Amino acid sequence: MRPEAPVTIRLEDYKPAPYKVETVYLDFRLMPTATTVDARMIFQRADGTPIGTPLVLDGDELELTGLSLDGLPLQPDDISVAPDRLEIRTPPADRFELKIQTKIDPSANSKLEGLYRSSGTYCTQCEAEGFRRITYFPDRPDVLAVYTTRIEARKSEAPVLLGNGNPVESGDIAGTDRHFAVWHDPHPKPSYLFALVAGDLAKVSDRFVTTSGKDVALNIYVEHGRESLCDWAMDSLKRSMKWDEDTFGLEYDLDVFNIVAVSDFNMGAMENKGLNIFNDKYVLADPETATDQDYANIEAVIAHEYFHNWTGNRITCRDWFQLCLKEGLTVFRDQEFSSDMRSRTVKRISDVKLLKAHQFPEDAGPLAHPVRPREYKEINNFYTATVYEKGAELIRVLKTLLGNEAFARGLELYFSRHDGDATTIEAFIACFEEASGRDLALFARWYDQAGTPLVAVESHYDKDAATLTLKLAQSYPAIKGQRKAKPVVIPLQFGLLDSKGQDMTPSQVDGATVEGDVLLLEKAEQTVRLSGLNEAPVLSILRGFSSPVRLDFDQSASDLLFLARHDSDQFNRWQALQTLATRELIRLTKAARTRARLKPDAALVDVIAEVLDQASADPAFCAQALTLPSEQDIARELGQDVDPDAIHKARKCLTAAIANAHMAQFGNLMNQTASGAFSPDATSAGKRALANRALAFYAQSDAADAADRVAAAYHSADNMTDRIAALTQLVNQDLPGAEKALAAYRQRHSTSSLAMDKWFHVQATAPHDTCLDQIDALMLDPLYDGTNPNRIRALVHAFAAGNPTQFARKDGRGFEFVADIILKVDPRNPQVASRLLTSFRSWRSLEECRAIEAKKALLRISDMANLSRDCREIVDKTLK
Ligand code: B3K
Ligand code: ZN
Repeated sequence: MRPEAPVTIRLEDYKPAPYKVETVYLDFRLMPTATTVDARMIFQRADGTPIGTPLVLDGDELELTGLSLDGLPLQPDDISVAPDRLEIRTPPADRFELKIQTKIDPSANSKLEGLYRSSGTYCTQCEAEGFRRITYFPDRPDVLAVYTTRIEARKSEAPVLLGNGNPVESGDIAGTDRHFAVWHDPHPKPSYLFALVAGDLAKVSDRFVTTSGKDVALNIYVEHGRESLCDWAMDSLKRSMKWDEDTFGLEYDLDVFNIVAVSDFNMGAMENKGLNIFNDKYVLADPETATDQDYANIEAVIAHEYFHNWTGNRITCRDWFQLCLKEGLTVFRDQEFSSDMRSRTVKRISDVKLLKAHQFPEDAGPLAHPVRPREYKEINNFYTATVYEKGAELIRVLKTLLGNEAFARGLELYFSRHDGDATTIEAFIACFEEASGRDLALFARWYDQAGTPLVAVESHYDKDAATLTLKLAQSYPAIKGQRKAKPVVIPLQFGLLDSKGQDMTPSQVDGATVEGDVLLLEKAEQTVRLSGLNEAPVLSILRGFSSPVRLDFDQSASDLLFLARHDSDQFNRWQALQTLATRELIRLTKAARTRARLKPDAALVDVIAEVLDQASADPAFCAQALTLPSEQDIARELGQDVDPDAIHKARKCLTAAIANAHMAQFGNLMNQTASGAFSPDATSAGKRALANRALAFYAQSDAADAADRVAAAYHSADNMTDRIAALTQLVNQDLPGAEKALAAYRQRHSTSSLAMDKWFHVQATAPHDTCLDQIDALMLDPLYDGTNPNRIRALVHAFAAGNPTQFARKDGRGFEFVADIILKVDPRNPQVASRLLTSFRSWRSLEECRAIEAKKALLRISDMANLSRDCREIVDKTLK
C-alpha cells in the first residue's frame, strides 16, 4: 500500500499566523537516547484571529510527555495529539503560557535534522523545518520570538554547552555529574535559527571590535587535535566582519560569535543566530590537506553565514517561498566579498561557470522552478542553484539596472525599514523602486518565471549611414505547467571595438534605453540603431555576464578571436575563447559520432600560444583561459541526443592537439608553481592553478616523459593543491604511476577524512570502463562510511554528477548503481538521497538507448513504497 501522496504547499494560500509567540524558554536535559525538552512559551492571539480559534502546532516524530496551559493540565478532550501535530482546541482569549515536554532520541536521528549527534557531539539543524523535531511549535519563519535556552548535560560527555545569543549563566548541578549553561538571545528570531551544541570540543578564540566599539568574542569549536586547522576560517571571519561594516555599514549585534565544525552535516553550513554550525569541510584547512579551492570555499562560506546575520536573521523571510530573499542576496554579498579579496574577473568567471554548470541544466529540465517558486511538497528540495545562484544574479541585474548609487540607497532603505521583519520579495523590490524612482515591474517578473531566457542577436553595419543595427529578441523556453512567460528587463552591458581594439562610443542610440555601457532589452523584440560609428565595430555583448541569459549570436570566428585578443572587458575575452572552444567541441563531437577522423581547428590550437605568452602577467586568468569547456558544458549546449562517449572523445582529441602543439611551454610552465612557503592568497593560488593546468595538458601530450614527470610532480608536491592535481592526471589518463600514487596517498592521508574524500572523488570521476568495479571496492574500504554525507557526496554524487561516460553507460549499470544507493540512503537520510536523485535531471537529453536505461532506474525508485517526501517529489517531477 502506498502512503498518502504528499501535500502541495502553495504561495497563494499564505495566511499570517493566527497566534504569535513572544518568548520561548527551552530547557534541555541531554541524554544520548532519551533527551527531554521542556518548552515554556508565551502565546498571544494575533489581531484579526477570532477568539477560540484552535492553536495548531507542528511536530515531527515527537513524543509528548507533558503539557499544561497557564499552569493547569489539559484534558484529553481539549487537545488532539499526534507525532506531527498538537492542537489545543480552545485556547484562552489573549495571552497564555503553554508548557510542553517532549522526549527525543538524538542518537537515533539519522536524518540530521532537529537534534542529532555527530561523532558524539549533540548538535542541531533546524532550517527549514527541523525545530518541530525538538518540540511542538508554529514552525514557520514569520513567527518571531525571543529565546532563552538552558542546556544540561553530563560534564564528561559535554563539557562545552552552546546556545544562541549571549551566555548568561552556567554551573554545576550539585551532587551530580551534570552541569548546565543558560543562553539568551535578545533578537527575536524564527525557530529555524534556533541552535544548540553540546560536546567535548576544543576552542580557538579571537576578538573583533566593531566600528561602534563593541568587543565581540569569536570562537571556533572543533574536535580536539584540529585547532591548528582553524586559522584560515578565523581570518576569513574577521575579514568578513570588517568588510560588511566597510561596504554596507552593517555591524555585529551580540557579545559572542560562535562557529562549530561537525563532521556529519547535510549541507555546507547554517547561519543560526550567534551560533553558526558548519560542515567541517568549510572550516578546517592546512596546506597539507586543503586545496586552494578549499581555502576559497571556506572564505566564501564563512562570509556567507556571517552575512546572513543581517540578510536572513535580522531580516528574515515571511514564508519559504521567499527563500531567495535571504539566499540570493547573501550569495550576492559573499560573491562581492570574494571579488574584493581576490581577482574580480576570475571570481566572476568561476561564478558564471558554476551558474551554467548547475543552474542552467536545472532551469532546462524537469526540476525547473522560478527563483521564487509558487509551490512545493518538500521545502528542502528548494535549496537549489536557482534560488541561490540565479537569485544572486538577479541582485546583480538590479544593481546593473539602477547603478551603484541607487542600488546602495535601496539596500540602505531595506535594512532600515525591514530590520526585525519577516518579509517578501515585493517589499524588497519596493525599497529599490522608492530609492531610485524607477518602476521595477519588468524586473520583478524575473522572480516568477522559470527557464533561462534566450537572447537572439543579429547585427548589421551600414557604412554609408555609419550605423550599427542590432536586432534583439528575448524568449523563454516553454515550461510545462507555467503560463507563457512575459518579457523581462535584460541589462546588456556592451562595447564596440574599433579595428585597433579600442572602445568606440556611438553618438546616438535609438530603439533602446542606454545608460553608460548598459543597453536595456525590455521587449520581446527590439531594433536598436547605434550611429556615429565610422568604421565597422566588433560587438562585445553581455560583458561581465550582465544577465543570466543564453545568447544566440552567430558571431564570426574572426570576431571572436579579435575579442579574445583585445576586448577591454576581461570576462568577455575569456568568454570569446570559450565560445570558440565550445563550437569546435560540438563540431568534433558530431564528427566523433560518424566515426570520422577528428581534426581539430588549427586557428583555435594556435591562439593558445598567445594565451601562454601572457601567462606570467595574470596566471589566474590564464589558467581559466586554458580550461576547455567541460564534458557537461558540451552536453548542455547540445541539449538533446547527447552521447557522452562522443563528447569525451572530442574533448580528449582537442586537448591532445593543444598539448602537443605547445608541449614545450606546458613542460616549462608546469614547474613554475608558487615558490617559498605555502600561502593561500589569490596570487599564489593563481600561480599554482596555472602550473597545474599546464601539468594537465602535458599529461595528455605525447611527450615521452609525460607519465614520469606527472608522477614526479605527485611525489614532490608539498601541498594538497599540487598533489591532487597530479593524482587526478595520473588516474584520469591511466598513467603508469597511478596505482603507486593512490596507495601513497591513502597511506599519507588515512587520518584525515576530508583529504580521503578527495581520494574517493578522484577515483569516482575517472572516465574508465572499470570505474564502477573500482567504486564497489572503495565502498568496502574501512575509510569509507556510507552513512556520512560528505563520504556519500565524495564517492556517489561525484560519480553521478562528474563522470558522464560512466554514469550514463549504455548498459545502464551507472544508473542502476546510483539508484541502489538512493534507495539505501533514503530511509536514513532523505535530504541526501533526494540531492543524489537530482543527478538524473538531464536524462531526457541523452541519446535514446541511454535515456531508456535512466528511465528504468527512475521507475524502480518511483515504484518503491514508503519513499520519503523528498525523493517522491523529485522522482515524480523527473519522470513527468
Ligand atoms: N541556510 C542554510 C541552508 C539550509 C538548508 C536546509 N535544508 C545554509 C545557507 O544557505 O547559508
Ligand atoms: Zn545561505
